[in-house]
Amino acid sequence: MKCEVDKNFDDEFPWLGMDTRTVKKDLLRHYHLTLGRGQARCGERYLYQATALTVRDRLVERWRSTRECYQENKPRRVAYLSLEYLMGRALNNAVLNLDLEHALSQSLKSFGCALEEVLDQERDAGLGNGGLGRLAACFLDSCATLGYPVTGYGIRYDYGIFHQKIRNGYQVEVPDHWLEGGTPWEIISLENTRTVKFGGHTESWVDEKGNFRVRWISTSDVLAVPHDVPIPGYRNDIVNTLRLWKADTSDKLSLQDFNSGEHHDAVLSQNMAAQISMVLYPNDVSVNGKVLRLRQQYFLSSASLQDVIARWKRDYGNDMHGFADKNRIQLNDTHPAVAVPELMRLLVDVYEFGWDEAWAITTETMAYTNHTLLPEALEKWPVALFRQLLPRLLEIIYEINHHFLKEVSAKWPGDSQKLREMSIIEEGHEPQIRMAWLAIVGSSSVNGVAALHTQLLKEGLFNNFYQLWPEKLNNKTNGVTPRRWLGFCNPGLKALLDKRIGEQWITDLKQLEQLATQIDDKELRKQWRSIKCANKERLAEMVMERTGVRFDASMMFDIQVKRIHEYKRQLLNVLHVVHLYQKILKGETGTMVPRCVLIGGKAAPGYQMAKLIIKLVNNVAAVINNDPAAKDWLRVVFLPNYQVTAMEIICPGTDLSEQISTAGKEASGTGNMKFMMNGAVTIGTLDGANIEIREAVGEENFFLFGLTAEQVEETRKDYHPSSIIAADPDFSRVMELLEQDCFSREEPGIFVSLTESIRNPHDQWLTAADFRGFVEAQEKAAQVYADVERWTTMSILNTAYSGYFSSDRTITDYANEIWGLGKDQQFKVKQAAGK
Ligand code: 26W
Repeated sequence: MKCEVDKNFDDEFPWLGMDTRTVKKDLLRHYHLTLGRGQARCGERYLYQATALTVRDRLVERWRSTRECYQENKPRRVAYLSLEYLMGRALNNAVLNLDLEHALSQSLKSFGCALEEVLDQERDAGLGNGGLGRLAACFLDSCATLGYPVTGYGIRYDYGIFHQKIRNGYQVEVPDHWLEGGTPWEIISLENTRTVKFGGHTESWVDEKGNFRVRWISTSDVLAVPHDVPIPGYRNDIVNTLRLWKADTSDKLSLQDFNSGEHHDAVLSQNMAAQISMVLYPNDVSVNGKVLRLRQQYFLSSASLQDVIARWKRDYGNDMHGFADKNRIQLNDTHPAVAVPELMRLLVDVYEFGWDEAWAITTETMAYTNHTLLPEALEKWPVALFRQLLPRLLEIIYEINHHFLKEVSAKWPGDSQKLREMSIIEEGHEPQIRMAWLAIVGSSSVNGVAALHTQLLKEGLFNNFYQLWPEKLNNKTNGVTPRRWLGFCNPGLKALLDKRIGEQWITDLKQLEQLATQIDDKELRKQWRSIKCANKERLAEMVMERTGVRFDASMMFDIQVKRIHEYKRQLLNVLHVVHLYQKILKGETGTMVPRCVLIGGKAAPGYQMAKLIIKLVNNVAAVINNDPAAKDWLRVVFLPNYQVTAMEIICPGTDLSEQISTAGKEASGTGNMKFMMNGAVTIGTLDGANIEIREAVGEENFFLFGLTAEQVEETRKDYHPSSIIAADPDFSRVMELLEQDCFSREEPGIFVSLTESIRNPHDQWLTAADFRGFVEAQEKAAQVYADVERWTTMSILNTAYSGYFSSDRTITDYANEIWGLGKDQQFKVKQAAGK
């Protein structure tokens, strides 16, 4: 779909120039007039703001024309609902997408400042925990680049994921006040404020037509105020929207209390409401029974659905019958699953639909993505909590369940076990609502995020539902955006690619395969190595700055960055490090290759084991880095405060990418894809998207080890880690060093729970089972790394075959197979003449 827009408006206000002269004039204007700065240099902070405003003006015009274009064409639209968006920085992204790099660099020269310094002023928008939040950000980028009318909905947390400090080797959480000093990337849209109800009770009545109706009354209402963030596509003049809701109380409410002399209560209620969008929950697996978390979930779901319906009414009037044809709602995990009963409530209670018709609309509209197989991550909310906080929604959930269980009974007559297993309400001492079941029952599509993950969902967790509705379950293997994760995080490689295969790869990543045809080109290989080396130096600089440890770019950079979790097995990585150290001490360095090992990631504040793993990495690092015997062979760091912006330096400078989770536990992984794109070789298990990465690049270009998901299940039944350790002298020695406090001289015994977990026959993560395989795969990696030419080939081929892992491919699949957005629903904004 093409659209010409801005006809009248453009005559009066032609789009702002993109040339250096105009850009510079705007930059000066913002610096001097908008920000009120004088001649004297006031620091990069103001320059950052002036630059951001200059770029933002140009986004805003495209934003408006995109909106008009969608409004004119009335395509089917998608609302992406997510409690998390890990956006990272916005300025660099906008500069690249609008092609303003040259103009801005030139303009900033008059301030004696480099663009990089200015870009570096921006704080990460860290409104997410890890993979799921970053995936949402990559998806928005791809939707805008592909021209799909997709709006992201989320919460504007005052505090994002905490800032991680390390004190005495321990993680300390510091609040992330990312909004301090303001952000130029949001525009408040007061006129689209929505009201979200909580508490109160329900009442039934019969309307004038004789219909049974329910109203939800005496509620405490909270306002949801939209803060809109522009999401620019890559050089296509499309700007989509991420609408983040901020919680507030209504003035009317507080004024009433105020007038009745209850000033204190008025302020209190203000606080209660504002709490909802105060802080992101920093847990990446489970949040148990926290009322505020449920309030967040409903706040997002209700405000967003009301918003979608308000737009419907503006475009199509009050008749909602065609709603399902024009809308899709994608639920990012079960976090916004309460959107299912909420849409039912709006349709039945507010728009007076009959149940069956409302249900048909709801199920046609909703789609649900599952992101994890860990049973403890499956969300459940106590029925009692729902009754108190969302009484009307509870009634609707019961009704949904009632209809659903009739379907189960019809499929499996007399099977009460099936009814118990599949019921949305888990019976028991404290009955709970199973949010995943609610999401599945209420959606027409349920997808996993990698082939293995989806297969395991079908065979295991969701098997009953798969039997009932085989066509609902589908796979959409994750991807990452090549703009951020190659285009601007690796300028050296970008330039080489542009020269070698043309510039199209950035929106058509499969084109990277052309590299494979040039694999024997000596010049290419040489440049490839020199780019990697420069990127390693850039990473080494960051490591030095943050940890004081010197990384040497001639050594192998062996990296594991991701949330700290037992299933991701950072512990296995540490065991290998200690094993290497032990060999160095014994003088067995014959087949070794000098390495720099980096581990980074945040631990959930209440997750003691994960926090202890961080302490262990730091202690092991301290011992090794201070031992002159190790210096030429091994250096180790824990990199504090791993975040999106750090990854932009890390992945281009990595040789070996550690993807070593217990098979069957990592749904997909997306860091693995970023490393691959940037020419790192993976050492990994057959888990998540690793399997597809290995298939794409070829088994000879991937260091595989470890049990398969199936073997993991088998092994668990009869697992004796202590015998495995005893039978392996290297492993025994590693455990001995740990158990004899060689890395905890100052605090003896602190690591006991870690070593015990490895020795525990019930260790879920089977760390000991994979130790030997891991060590062997590492030896193989070292051996190949020593052969520079072989390693270069592997590195180039990893980039060459990473095309499948572009989020453009993932989103195209969502669009075609879940959202029903064909090619004709992809937009190209055509600028009016004269720009
Ligand atoms: C209770 C709050 C909560 C629960 C679960 C927050 C976050 C989670 C997740 C498990 C989040 C998550 O990040 N999952 C990851 O999603 C990625 C994107 O699909 C996958 O690549 C990762 O494998 C998966 O762990």
